[in-house]
Order: sequence, then structure tokens, then C-alpha cells
Amino acid sequence: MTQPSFGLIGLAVMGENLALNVERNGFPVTVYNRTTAKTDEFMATRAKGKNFKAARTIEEFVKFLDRPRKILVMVKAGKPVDAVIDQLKPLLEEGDTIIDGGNSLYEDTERRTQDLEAKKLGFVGMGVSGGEEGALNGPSLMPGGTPAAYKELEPIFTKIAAQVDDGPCVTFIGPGGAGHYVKMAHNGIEYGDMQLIAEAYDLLKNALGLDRKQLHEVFAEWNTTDELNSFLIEITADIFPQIDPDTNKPLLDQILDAAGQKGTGRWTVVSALELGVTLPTITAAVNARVMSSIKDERVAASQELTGPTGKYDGDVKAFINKIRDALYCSKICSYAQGMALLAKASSEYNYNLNLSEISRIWKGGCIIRAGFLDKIKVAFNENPQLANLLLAPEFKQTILDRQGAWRDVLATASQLGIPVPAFSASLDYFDSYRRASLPQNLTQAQRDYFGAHTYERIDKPRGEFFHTQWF
Ligand code: NBP
Repeated sequence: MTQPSFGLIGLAVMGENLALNVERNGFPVTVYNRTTAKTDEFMATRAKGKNFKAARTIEEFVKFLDRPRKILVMVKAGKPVDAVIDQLKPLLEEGDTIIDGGNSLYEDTERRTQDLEAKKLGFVGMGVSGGEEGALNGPSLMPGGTPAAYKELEPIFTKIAAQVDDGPCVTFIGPGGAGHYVKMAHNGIEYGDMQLIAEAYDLLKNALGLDRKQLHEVFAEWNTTDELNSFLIEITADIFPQIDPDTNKPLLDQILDAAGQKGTGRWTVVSALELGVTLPTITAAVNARVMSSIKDERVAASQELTGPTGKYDGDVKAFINKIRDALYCSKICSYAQGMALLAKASSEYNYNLNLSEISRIWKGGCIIRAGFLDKIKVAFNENPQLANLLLAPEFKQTILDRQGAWRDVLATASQLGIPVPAFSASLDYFDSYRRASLPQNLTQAQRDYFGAHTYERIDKPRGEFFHTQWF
């Protein structure tokens, strides 16, 4: 057997499954994990009889690999990644490449790329999406970093990635931290999608009183539509019929309404604020998780603060369709914001992102995979300089046709006291973006009044600033 040139460090959920995926696709793999018992267990079970070699020390791991070495690191993001890189650095030789496949912050990836490229080593910061199942059977891969290093890895990545009608779900994203930036934005968009679905569920359940069988049917039906067909709608439909074996009750009703988060949604929002890009839907989604997490405080407040109650008393079937329209319009706005963020990051950080290709590689393998992404791919393919997805002919027409339904849903939610922060943020985004005039002339007047911050005038060229002595 030839020595493997591909090695993997970190045999937790993602590492194990990616290692099996690489081996299944014809590449022998050397594995190493800090805790040796984990390596032994892997070799004795899932790796048994397959083309794997186990290393018990990092030195042995490096020695087992043919040059140029390709080392995928799948350890916890943050300090563990630096710890592993620090151990590897003195052992590697020119031309070897380290790939960080964890959810690292793009700024860390930027720093690591510079450090390793200066030592003539390749570094690829790669976003991996699809969870455990995707890692094993085909994830969406978002590699960025050293372009020459990516070329060496391309034959492996194109085989292990999810395959869709127009190719494998992998493409070189861009230099430095581009891959991890795009993965971060992907996760932010995922937060937005999940919150929009949660709000649709809240309305269907609490405004219309649908039971779990009806909820299952609505989401299953939406999943057959060209517009909403997606992994997240599919699993939502699956969740309603699930029974809790301990109580024999619907499992969803037994789950505490306090959402967790690991940070990529928050990073996306912080980056948008830093870059001056409006990201209201994803921001609302992050805030909704935070609000959900103060469960005890909300329970106490529910005893003190009252609001409207009651159900929608109109045509239920027609209103379900309006909720579907509101969900789809809001989703378009959320993606418009996410893609605008990527466009700004691309120009600010010189990532040279191809938004059409990015939409394409999200069509399979990842959590936000959806038929809808093909429409975004086409929109950016037809016009790579598109200022905003809302201006693409198909999306523009959809929103113009359905905004009436969207507004009805928000008005009803408001009357019934059902919070729909991401639906509302999306409509506010649309209404702000489409208006030639906003009330920030007053903001500018106030700033000049109290702080002499100056203002521009509508009857003078942009860039000329004026100050008034107000009263
Ligand atoms: P974890 O994020 O739970 O990390 C566990 C792995 O990190 C173990 O192999 C552990 O070794 C190793 N490790 C730690 Br912790 N500290 C270390 C150190 N100082 N030196 C060496 N190894 C160290 O694993 P995961 O859930 O498989 O995720 C891996 C990466 O992929 C993360 O960045 C995650 O955010 C990302 N990701 C996860 C998913 C998912 O669905 N889980 C999806 C997409 C991306 P040990 O066995 O010795 O403790």
C-alpha cells in the first residue's frame, strides 16, 4: 500500500465522518486524535477493514504521510486550532498544506494563512456544512486560502462534496479567510431561515389553531413547491409527528423554548455592523434566540404583562397561503441581505467572491440547501454586479405580486399579539430599500443642531457639507 498523503486530525463527529467519506472515495487516510482511546475505538469499529492508518503521536502522524502532505484539522474552533497548528508547524516541509475545516472566525483564518504562507506552507480555511450526515455522504465545502494549495486538494474535495445537477458543491472561494467568511454568512442565513420558519409555525399554530397533523401537512405541502422546497422545510414537516418515547406525547411540545447558539450568527451580525451593511432579518433571528433564552424571566413577565389574545377569524385556508407568501417574501429579503453582505466583504477584503458559484455550492450538502438557491445562482450569473437580489426580475416580480398577502399577515400578527420579528424586519427592509426618501434628513438636522456634524443638501452636489447655526 502506498503511504497516504491525506491525514485528518480530530476524530469527533465531523472528523470521523469526513475521514470515512475521503477513504470511501479512494484516498487512503492517516488519522490522529489527541485522546488516543478515541483513535483506537475508531480503528476498531467504523474504520475496520478500510484503508486507514492510525498515528498515536503527532510526530508519527506526520511521518506516516507522503509529501506533499495534506492535513485536515477538524478540532474545536478557537485555541485548539492554534494548538494543533503550533504542533504541526515544526514538523512540516515546504509545500505541505494544513486545512482547517472547523467553524473558525475568518479573522483567525486570515492570521493563520499569513503565518503559514510566510513559512512556505499552504493553508486552506474551509467552511464545511451539512452536519454529521453531510460530512459522511457529501457536504458543501467552502475552501479559501492559498490558491495553489487548493489546486492540490481539488481532486479530493470534488469527490467528497455533495453532488448536484450542476456539479460538486465545492469551489475555491477566495484568498485568506474568504472560505470561513462565506461559511459564517451561510450560518447567518441559516439563522434567518430557521427563525422565519419558527414564525410561520407560531402563526399557523397560535393564530389559526392548526394541530400537529395539520402542521405536518402544511409544511410537507410547502416542501413540494418550487419556492420553498428545502432541507429545513422538509425536517420541519418531519418534526411534528415525532412522539416522545418517555411521555408518549408529541416530542416538540416537550422541548423547552430556549434556543442555543454557538456564535456564527452573532459573528455575521457583528461583521455586517462593521462593514455598514443592513442585516435586519438575521439580526432579528439572533435576537429572537437571545429572547427565547431568558425563559424564566419571560414566564414571570407573562404574569404581569397582558396583550391581545384570540384567533384569526377569517378564511383559514386562504390565510395559510398568505403565511406561505409572507415566508417566501421574507426569505427573499433575508438572502438579499446576506448576499449584499458577501458583496461588501468581497470588495472590502479583496475576496473576489463569485456570488453565483457560492449560491450553486449551497444547493446541496448544506443546511440551507434549497431549490430556491438555483434562482439566486441564475440571478447573479445573469448580472454579477446586481446591486441587490430584490432587483433581479424574478424576485422583484414575486415581491410585487405578493406584498399584499405579506402585509396582511403582519397586520394580523400585530392584532393578535404574535411576535414576528424576522417577518417584520424583512418587510421593513423591503419598505426602506424601495423608498427614494427616508426620514434621515431629520436625523442629519439633529446631528448638525447638537454637534455641528454638518449635512449635505438636495440642491447641491454630494460631498459638499453645510452647517447651520440653529436658533
Ligand atoms: P468538536 O468541536 O466537539 O471538537 C472535538 C475535537 O477537538 C476532538 O477531536 C478533540 O480531541 C479535539 N480537540 C480539542 Br476540544 N482541543 C484540542 C487540542 N487542544 N488539541 C487537539 N485536539 C483538540 O468536534 P465537532 O463537533 O466534530 O466539530 C469540529 C469542527 O467542525 C468545529 O469547529 C465545529 O464548529 C465544526 N462543525 C461542526 C458541525 C457539526 O454539526 N458538529 C458542522 C459543521 C462544522 P479529544 O478527543 O482529545 O478531546
